Amino acid sequence: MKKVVIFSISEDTEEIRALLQTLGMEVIKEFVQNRSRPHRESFLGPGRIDEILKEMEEMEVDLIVVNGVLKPSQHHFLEMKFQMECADRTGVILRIFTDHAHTPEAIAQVTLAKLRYELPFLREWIHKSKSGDRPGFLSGGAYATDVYFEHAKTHARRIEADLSDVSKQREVTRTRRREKGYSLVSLAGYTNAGKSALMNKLCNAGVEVDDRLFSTLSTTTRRISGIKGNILMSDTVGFIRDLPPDLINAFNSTLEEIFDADLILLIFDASESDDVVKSKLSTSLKILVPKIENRSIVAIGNKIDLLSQESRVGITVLIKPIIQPYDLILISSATGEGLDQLRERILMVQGHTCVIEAEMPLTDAVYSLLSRIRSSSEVSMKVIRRHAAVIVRCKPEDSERIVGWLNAAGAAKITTNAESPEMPPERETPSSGNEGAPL
Ligand SMILES: Nc1nc2c(ncn2[C@@H]2O[C@H](COP(=O)(O)OP(=O)(O)OP(=O)(O)O)[C@@H](O)[C@H]2O)c(=O)[nH]1
Ligand SMILES: [Mg+2]
Repeated sequence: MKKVVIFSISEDTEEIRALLQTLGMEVIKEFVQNRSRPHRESFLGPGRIDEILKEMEEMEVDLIVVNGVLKPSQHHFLEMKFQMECADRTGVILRIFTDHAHTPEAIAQVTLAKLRYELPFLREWIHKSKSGDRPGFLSGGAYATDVYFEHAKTHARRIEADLSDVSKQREVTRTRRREKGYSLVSLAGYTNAGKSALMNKLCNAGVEVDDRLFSTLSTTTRRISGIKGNILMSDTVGFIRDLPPDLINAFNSTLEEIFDADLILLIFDASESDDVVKSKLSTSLKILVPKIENRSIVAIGNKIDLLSQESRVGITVLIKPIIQPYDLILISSATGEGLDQLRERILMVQGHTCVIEAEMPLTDAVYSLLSRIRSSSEVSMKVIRRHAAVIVRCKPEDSERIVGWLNAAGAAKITTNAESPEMPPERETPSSGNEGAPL
């Protein structure tokens, strides 16, 4: 088992510990130096680094893990100072991804993410290469690193092209599903929130459920069982805070499956402390909202079997303002509580073929109108200054009534697309897809 020490500028090391535990590494000591921001050169500060260096002389350590994002110059400094391999939080996450990637698409995405992550470190290494061999995984001296750098750039370009093909293929698959009358519900949320457990409960999917972080890296799509309707569900990679945009973008072909769904279920672990729930939900919303182009979201608080009645009320009060204007449903994937309400909500996506777009002033009356519409239709909303751009997806027979309400509430620029695609007959055993296999 690899022995690790953690360097951190805050006491909050719970998540990095969980990440290291997922990797099967043993944390033998944490060195915390409380600071508002990392020291420019040494992350923890030069005085503290010298103390730690002395202390570590007596210890057997294989890896230093920094609880934060390292700049290439800080990474270089720490490795040279300690003559030891050093990884930051993103590097740790990438190691987990590497261990858990088993499908060709996931392997390509992880390889691309790693190449993009390593390139700035390599550049730094080349810049300072005269000083000797790097103790870690890029060892081999200046010439070898230079060659690797060129090779890495070419390799990254090739994978980008392959993944762009996968992305196009997935889009074709999604369009074909829609043409056949299938709706797609996707599961999004922080890693370990219970997405796969919910998928198994609703679809008998047999997806891996585990207390480790990032158990799921690739996409599984299955039909939701036990409800009338052609509704598919996709489970895929979870979110985590502070991931560099480049790394998230490497997973685009997978994430598009979430972003392009008819309904997105944003799962969170309702049994965690208030602060953790808030921060994980905010991270998830920050990743989701810019990408979803007004698609509908419902927030799903999972693991309520671990909560008292009182805490359930508390979590509702805490969460409502954060997820506004989206709905909240509390469930337990373990006991099945709340799943009937969730199924009812999911069923609403079927048959909502009419799309109404409108611009609304943001008043209390409009908020209550939107929640009235939401009881029978999908509503999504983007706030632009004091106005809301609203999209309603509803059954064609409801459209006239809803347009009337919107007009009465002072909506402007109302447009309606009332096409109703022909629905295919329901199939008992539809093909189900894994890794974007065509449905
Ligand atoms: N008590 C309780 N535990 C749950 C519930 N749902 C999931 N879990 C547990 O939470 C852990 C994570 O569940 P997963 O379904 O693997 O979570 P995930 O969101 O798919 O996680 P990643 O794929 O790693 O991103 C597992 O240990 C599950 O057994 C629930 O409703 N109640
Ligand atoms: Mg999972």
